Amino acid sequence: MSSTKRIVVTGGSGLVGKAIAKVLEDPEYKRDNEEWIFLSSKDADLRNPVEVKAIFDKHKPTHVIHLAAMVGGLFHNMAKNLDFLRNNLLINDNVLNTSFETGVIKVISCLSTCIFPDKTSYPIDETMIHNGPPHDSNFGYSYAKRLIDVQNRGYFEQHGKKYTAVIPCNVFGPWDNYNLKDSHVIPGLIHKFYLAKKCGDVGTVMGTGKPLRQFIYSLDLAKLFLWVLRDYDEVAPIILSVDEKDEVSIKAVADLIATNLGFEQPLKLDETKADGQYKKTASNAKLRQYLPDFKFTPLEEAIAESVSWFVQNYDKARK
Ligand code: NAP
Ligand code: GFB
Repeated sequence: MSSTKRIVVTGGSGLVGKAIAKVLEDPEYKRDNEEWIFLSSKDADLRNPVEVKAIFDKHKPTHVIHLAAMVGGLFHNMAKNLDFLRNNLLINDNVLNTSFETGVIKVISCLSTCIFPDKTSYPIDETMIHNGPPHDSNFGYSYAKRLIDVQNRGYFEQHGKKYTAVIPCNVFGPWDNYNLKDSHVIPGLIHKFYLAKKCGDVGTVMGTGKPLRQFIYSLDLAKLFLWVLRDYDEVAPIILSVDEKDEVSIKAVADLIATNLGFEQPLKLDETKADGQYKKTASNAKLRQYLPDFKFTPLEEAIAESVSWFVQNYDKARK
């Protein structure tokens, strides 16, 4: 039997971290030679190198899944680009440098399909990360995330370390961040329509509803993270996204959410609000080469599960 892996998940209390913990409850995905430690900011503020070293000394990870980040939707990014840049630069350099200094064998960091060049050909693929400036709305987050890819290259070229990264499209699911101002679109609309239904208000969708997105269910992404941990051996990043054909408009996803909430009021489009990137269509061809038969949860099913999780867990959901 291969030696025990001690896997620390930074950002373990968030949307993606909670999904990994959930998937590991399934005997099909659990491994006896793996010990998992899920961290939140209460365990250590990863912007502080002293706290990072202390938590690494405590847990002595052999592997790290690095999810911790300042994360938010379009409007949070637009309002706080400098904070997104600085906080994520600090977190990422501390986690990567401490991983190297303490002999962590493998680190899997997390980029995003929203960090690619704004002016680009489609579909986007892994080779295009640095081919031009990102969309203005989230330049801070984007440059911080792009530097992870540069850092990984440095740790490989100078020290032979196999530190890599995944590039998810937009993620949603249970345990999301439902804050009405700062969240991503799906949790934001779930929360907004839930409240509107209770008060008999109309449901407001911000922007034109025309932008296109690929959405991956957090539980599917979690399964792909386990595969990357166990079987993906490249330093080069890999896009973890649903197929291009599964790209949907914001309005279509808003309608799906309203239907699942039994919300009958008409949806209002507030076109005074920003649309952000019109699209960021990503290719998952590299993933499909490795996992040609991976089955993504159909969007309708994933949205239905996410809406019912929120309704059943309203009191404890992050809002
Ligand atoms: P999330 O739900 O906002 O969770 C963020 C996590 O990071 C939480 O566990 C949080 O801890 C932790 N964290 C934040 N600041 C910290 C700090 N200073 N020190 C220690 N921990 C800190 O985020 P998510 O959606 O799961 O995202 C996980 C990863 O996926 C991120 O790297 C994100 O960039 C990436 N990603 C997300 C999406 C998406 O649509 N959600 C898309 C592409 C990529 P607390 O719980 O204590 O606050
Ligand atoms: O998930 P989201 O906020 O971020 O989606 P992005 C924004 C799109 O949804 C825009 C529309 O077209 C918004 O006009 N929208 C409609 C709403 N109603 C709402 C609402 O109530 N809340 C929100 N948030 N949007 C992010 C990046 O871009 O993608 C982040 O800024 C991150 O850095 C994330 O990487 C994955 O998909 O536009």
